[in-house]
Amino acid sequence: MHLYDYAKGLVLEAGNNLRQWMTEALEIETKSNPNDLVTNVDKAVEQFLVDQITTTYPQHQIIGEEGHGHDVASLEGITWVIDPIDGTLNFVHQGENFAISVGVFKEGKPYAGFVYDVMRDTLYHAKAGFGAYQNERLLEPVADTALAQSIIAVNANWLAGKPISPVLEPIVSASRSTRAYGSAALEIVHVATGQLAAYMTPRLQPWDYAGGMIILNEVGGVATNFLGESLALTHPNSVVVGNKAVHEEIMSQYLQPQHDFLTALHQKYHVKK
Ligand code: 2AM
Ligand code: CA
Repeated sequence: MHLYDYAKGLVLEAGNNLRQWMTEALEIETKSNPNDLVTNVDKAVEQFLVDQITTTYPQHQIIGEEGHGHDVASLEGITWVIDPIDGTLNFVHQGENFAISVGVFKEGKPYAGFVYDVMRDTLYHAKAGFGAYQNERLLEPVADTALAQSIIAVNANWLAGKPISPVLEPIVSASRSTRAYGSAALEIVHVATGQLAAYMTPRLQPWDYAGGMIILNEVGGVATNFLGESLALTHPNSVVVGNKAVHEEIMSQYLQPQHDFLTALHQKYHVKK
């Protein structure tokens, strides 16, 4: 079977399993801090994906949030970058608004992206060079917008007393309004559908954006870090995604003037854990 069709089927199957497993008792643990949660379902979904992929494609590399491949440094061959549940807090507190996110890379270059909004049964998917889809519907190229007429996504946590807050506040003030969905993968695909004009966050891990950025690329959206660099897959990044025009406006008017400050912040936030 073609790798793209295999990956698509696998993500849908993982979502089916997830919907079943979440009806059973949830075991919740904390990771780096009391608000950083992981459940038995996050772990089981990642294990399911890893077991299936390694059985079918033993030579493929896998980087997964819940413990797989965190020491991967070279992106030779095929690399899968997996978040079994993006939006774990939403999963635990809301039972919805989370996604399975999978990016597949060939020699470090985008090959295919999948973001599965599990409870809405909506799969965003793209094979690089062949357009992006929401289920069966081909997505249109994203329209350019000006920040003043844009809804942007930013988590309010970053606007309250953080070193980055004074950089983000003027962007928020200049926008039409803000939203926060609590799943980076879903926020990125909502930029791809045009529902959001941009999404910004100072710190994400590669598995949070790997799938979404491939989908967004296919509709002409732009994804970089706050320094305007492309998003790396082997360490955390700041992330600003948007339609081309609003991304350019945010970069040139708000982020480039803070280049030295943002470079220093990167050194603090983006060292590999
Ligand atoms: P997660 O649910 O897979 O942990 C919430 O605003 C978004 O940020 C989610 O996509 C969440 O992914 C991600 N996130 C939460 N804490 C994070 C951290 N410490 N570093 C990077 N990403 C994080
Ligand atoms: Ca996760």
